[in-house]
Amino acid sequence: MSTPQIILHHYAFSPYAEKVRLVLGLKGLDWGSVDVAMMPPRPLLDPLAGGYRRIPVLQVGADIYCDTHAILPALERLAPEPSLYPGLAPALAEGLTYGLERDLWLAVIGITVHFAGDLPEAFLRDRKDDYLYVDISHAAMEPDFARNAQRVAAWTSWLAEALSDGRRFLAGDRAGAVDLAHYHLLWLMRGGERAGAVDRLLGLEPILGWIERVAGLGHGRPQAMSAEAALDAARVAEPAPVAPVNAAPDLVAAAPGDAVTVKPDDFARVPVEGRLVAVEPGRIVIRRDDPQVGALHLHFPRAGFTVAKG
Ligand SMILES: N[C@@H](CCC(=O)N[C@@H](CS)C(=O)NCC(=O)O)C(=O)O
Repeated sequence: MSTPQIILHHYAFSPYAEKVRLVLGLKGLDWGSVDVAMMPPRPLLDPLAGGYRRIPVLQVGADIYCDTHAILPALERLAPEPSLYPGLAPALAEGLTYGLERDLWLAVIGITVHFAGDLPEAFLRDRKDDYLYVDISHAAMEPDFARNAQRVAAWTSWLAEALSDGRRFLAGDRAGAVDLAHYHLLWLMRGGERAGAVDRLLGLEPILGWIERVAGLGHGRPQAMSAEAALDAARVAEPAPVAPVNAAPDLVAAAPGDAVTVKPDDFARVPVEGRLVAVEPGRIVIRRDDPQVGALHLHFPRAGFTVAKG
């Protein structure tokens, strides 16, 4: 079998990775699957992602896409059909799902922890110190359970209402990014033995058919790949050309070629260093020259990230 062009760095338990795995299913793609640890150290991913510490990361040769809001548009460009954005402009779908995920992420974790109980101590410490900056142990989350449940149930009742006319997917007959971004939050809460209790809490019975249809998109055709093979794929590739531009000079005080850092503004706020290639309306691209793998372009969405000079 030939080496797939699309490589996903992920772990099974990651809901944001599940969103991307379902995109690969929706588009019926071949892809290389590199399993990463559920928490750092990730010494074989760092040369590619430059310290960006969230999962998933998508790699296409020497182009590295950080955050699902960079990954989905990249996969759409690479394999336009079937589209991830049926019935909704791509920018609208990305904007809506960005807001949804950001608003509900901690509440969704609160519900998950309520039913799942405590995760291992080292995992909880990592998430508190270096990812969420919040203690997600059962004891710490439980006082907020009722508030979290009300917030999430308000959203699932919208979801049920949106699907109540019998449509197959949120924007009509075809599945898209909006379905996946709603689904992956439910996927986390309903995992393991939790599905029945979560379905009752959030009133999900009327939308179980939709849940099954989204799950049925599958994951495309993954092929297990070593992290070393992914590094080799980057080493032999050149980043795809991007026209140098700063389309927002009043907001980002840096010119193409300047040393910059790019940092998430919510969780895992680790700065990634590189030279600015482009700030465009929807994406930030920086170049890194890594001693192990050579030139790379790292792609980030604008939403949720800040660029600073130096
Ligand atoms: N906005 C990001 C969120 C990604 C995210 O928070 N992923 C979780 C896993 S589902 C994560 O990185 N957890 C910490 C880790 O794995 O290091 C995206 O859309 O990709």
